[in-house]
Amino acid sequence: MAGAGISTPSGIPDFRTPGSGLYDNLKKYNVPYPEAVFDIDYFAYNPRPFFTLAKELYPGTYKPNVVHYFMRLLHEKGLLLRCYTQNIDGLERMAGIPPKKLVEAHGTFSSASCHLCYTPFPAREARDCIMSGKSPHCKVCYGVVKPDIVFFGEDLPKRFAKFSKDFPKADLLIVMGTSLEIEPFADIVKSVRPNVPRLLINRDLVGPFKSKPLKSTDVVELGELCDVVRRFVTALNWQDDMDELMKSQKL
Ligand code: CNA
Repeated sequence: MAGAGISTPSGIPDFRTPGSGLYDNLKKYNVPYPEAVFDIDYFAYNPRPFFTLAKELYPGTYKPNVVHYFMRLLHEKGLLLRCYTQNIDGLERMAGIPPKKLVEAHGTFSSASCHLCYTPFPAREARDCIMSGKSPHCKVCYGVVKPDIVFFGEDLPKRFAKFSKDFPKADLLIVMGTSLEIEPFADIVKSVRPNVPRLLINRDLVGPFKSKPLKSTDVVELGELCDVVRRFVTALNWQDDMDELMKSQKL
């Protein structure tokens, strides 16, 4: 399970890190409250704040980092059952994790649709429009089109339901770079079998990892994700594989 913290080393701010997080830097979006940027009712009233943010987040500007490539290595080694991510930056795809191994629980910029009648709209056209400071409009009802990013108040993609089959199969759950604040994503952390180890790699304690005492099968590695992941890669003796993978991606 991954969140915005896996992409901060790529230069994309998360939501809640004090100082650098989006919630502390919302002046330029001109919104009355932070969540308004991703609120579907606010979007219907004024889509500009989201489009301003979307211009920054559209895949292409940022590159995956060692944490994304660690997940790719897990896949290459046949160890990745699925990556459930809340991120909308597309860096998991860019790191080469195949779409069938991914659940982009909060949606993706790779498709777009009308926020009113849900008619699909060409993603490329939506991107060009938003990048040039215009709002894309539905060809059926003239509603404003948005990339298929899940807003507060919207359903998660159907694919998210896969968790109910995946999680009971897992032998290990790794949770990285998330505050586990947003439901229903946060809740699926409970869906592994009771004795399956859960590993949190994060700057701070979150969700069930805050419990005192910690559940005996839960493990916490607090720190900078890139540092912790690099240590893991060394401990696993995967250094050469990681170097080769990152070199092949011309990083
Ligand atoms: P969040 O609530 O901002 O939490 C991020 C967590 O990661 C916090 O606990 C941080 O302490 C931790 N963290 C940040 N950077 C690091 C680091 N370098 N090393 C270790 N820990 C770190 O973000 P969540 O993902 O939990 O919240 C869910 C929202 C954020 C989703 O709806 C996303 O769509 C949304 N979001 C996504 C992106 C993106 O796609 N990159 C960026 C900003 C927000």
